[in-house]
Amino acid sequence: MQNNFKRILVTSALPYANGHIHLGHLAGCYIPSDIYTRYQRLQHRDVIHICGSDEHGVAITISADKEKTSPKAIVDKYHEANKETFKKFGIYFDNYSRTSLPIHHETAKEFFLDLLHKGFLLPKEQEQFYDGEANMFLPDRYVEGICPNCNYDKARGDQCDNCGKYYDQLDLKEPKSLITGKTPVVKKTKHWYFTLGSFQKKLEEYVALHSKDWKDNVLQQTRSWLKEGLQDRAVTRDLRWGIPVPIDGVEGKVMYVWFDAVLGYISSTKEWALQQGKPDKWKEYWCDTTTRYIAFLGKDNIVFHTIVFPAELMAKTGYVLPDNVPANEFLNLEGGKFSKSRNNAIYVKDILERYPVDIFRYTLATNLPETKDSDFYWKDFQAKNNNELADIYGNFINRTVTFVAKNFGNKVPVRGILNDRDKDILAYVQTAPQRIGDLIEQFKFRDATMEMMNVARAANKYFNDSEPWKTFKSAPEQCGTTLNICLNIVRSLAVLFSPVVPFSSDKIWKLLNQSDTIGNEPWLKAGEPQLPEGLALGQSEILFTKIEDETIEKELGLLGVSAEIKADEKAAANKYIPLKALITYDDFAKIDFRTAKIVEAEAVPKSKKLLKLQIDLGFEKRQIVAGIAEKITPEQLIGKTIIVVANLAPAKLMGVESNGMLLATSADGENFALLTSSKDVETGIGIK
Ligand code: B3M
Ligand code: ZN
Repeated sequence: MQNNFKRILVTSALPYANGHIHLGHLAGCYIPSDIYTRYQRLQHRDVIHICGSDEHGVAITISADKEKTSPKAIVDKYHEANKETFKKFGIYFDNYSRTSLPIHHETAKEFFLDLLHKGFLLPKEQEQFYDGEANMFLPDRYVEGICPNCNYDKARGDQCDNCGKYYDQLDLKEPKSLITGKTPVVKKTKHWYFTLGSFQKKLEEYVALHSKDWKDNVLQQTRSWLKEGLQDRAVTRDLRWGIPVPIDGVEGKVMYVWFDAVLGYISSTKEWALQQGKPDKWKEYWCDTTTRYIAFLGKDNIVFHTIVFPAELMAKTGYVLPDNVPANEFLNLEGGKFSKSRNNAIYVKDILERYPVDIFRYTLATNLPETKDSDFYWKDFQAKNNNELADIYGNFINRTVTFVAKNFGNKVPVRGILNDRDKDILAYVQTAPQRIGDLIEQFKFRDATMEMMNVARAANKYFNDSEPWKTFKSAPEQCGTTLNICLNIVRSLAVLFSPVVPFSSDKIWKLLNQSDTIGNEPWLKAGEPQLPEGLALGQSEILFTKIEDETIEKELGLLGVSAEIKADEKAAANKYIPLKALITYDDFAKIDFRTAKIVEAEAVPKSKKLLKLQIDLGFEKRQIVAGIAEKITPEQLIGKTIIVVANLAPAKLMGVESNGMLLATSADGENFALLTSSKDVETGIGIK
């Protein structure tokens, strides 16, 4: 960190208060920002971590419609729930505010009016869809129709989920209002446009200043917007939910959610300052050039923080701009996308009761989507817990404290003369805070976490190589020295690991009978031995227990089935196997499906399940083996035109060669069926 900064302001993206926090959110934004701020605190720097709920916008009103309640009820519910979840997960914010508070409305109004008076907000008439029956203009997400680009029939007002194209609402074909289902009319409406274009040059300069320190993904997205040329953007909407446009005579219009949401960081800091009894203290963080401002967020929010928000701040003048925006990519789940609509998500509130939080914090930290999307796999979670947290870190602590309890009366042994091995490990641990700190300063949280585990790994090796179980008899003084060093490393590890696994570190701290809180430790001294000889230790406990295979199987079974669906729905849903991970079209296109006619069919000797079929593919004849003997007889098969996978690698089943696979439902009884052609077509025809 450049040392001319006096304080650090850290913000984390304000999650919409219309849904629960899931692992994707944590990996994208909050684990990194929490590690970063915990570390900065241990460096005894002046740092605050600011967040809150984003409570405006169409996302909220649509959720309210869906849950058949009011926007207010929605934001109240999810604000409280998410605040609680963050707390339990150990994501520490100095303030977690909400954008529906008066302090935020006031802040946003102040910005809006200031920009208006300076001529940065200009009114323009535009045509928009209007639902005559609902008596309202339709925001983009309230219209659906046929995509003007690819003809997808469920395209949204401004963007097509199928081809990804952005377009003008009015270009949508056969538009329907999602409120009444009626065809909307086109009506004129007035909106205020933020003259983003007038900040093009200043923004280019700002981004150029950071060409070395911003991450590639952040620079790329930002530069591509700048390259296209910045357009003026409407920052008002015809909606009732939000911050009313503060202009006399204007009614039924609110500020566009992104205009006000980013200002939520400022209002949340103001609220924090009030709580501190120093109402003006927020200005130190926002209006003083000796502040370093770091904005954490996920990749879908990048340009709002590198272009739109900085432009708002430049327009207002007197505010610091983000010094870095270390945005992460996405975390996928078991190879597919996190998606609440398809129930393919792991909600933090659900797992809090099932596992110690630190396992998730560690697993996610070692697997953050820092440079590209990454995947959360339950198997990986189990492996990281069992092989790293339990077998390396936990094991080192456990063997050290049980040895001391058993052989040294549970007191820190005396440290005698150091041999080379002792000196080496002490030197290695001593330099660890600098190594790990450098990585955190560069926002390389994965590497930093792995480096923490490397220290534990080295400590384990030191324990092994020192063989205290032997020296206890042959050289008791040396044994005491080994254990003294090991206990001191346990202390070092507790501090070094605490930004990632704070709950476990607190436990170790208690075990070591440390009076001050771990948070007051000076980071750079964390590698130094500090335990007084003779100090009595507390009661030890196992820090990380292993996770069994069955537990993981259960989790996998739950996926694809929302944790929130009611018990009876769940019972009904159980007959369906969970959805497999998403594949791309390219994955699908690799499979060569063909029509084929069954010419012969017979049982495979000594097998209850297998049938041997000769099939005609038109251009060649082949033998395939299928496990359907209990479900259908050879006679029923002959002459049928079926569907086969023609490019499956050959295999032998009970010694019989099979060159392809027929398709059938995977079910038994009445639900068993062969996939056949609905009419007689030639054999060997491709299928797509
Ligand atoms: N609420 C989008 C999101 O939750 C938005 C972020 C606002 S940051 C000021 O992904
Ligand atoms: Zn499309």
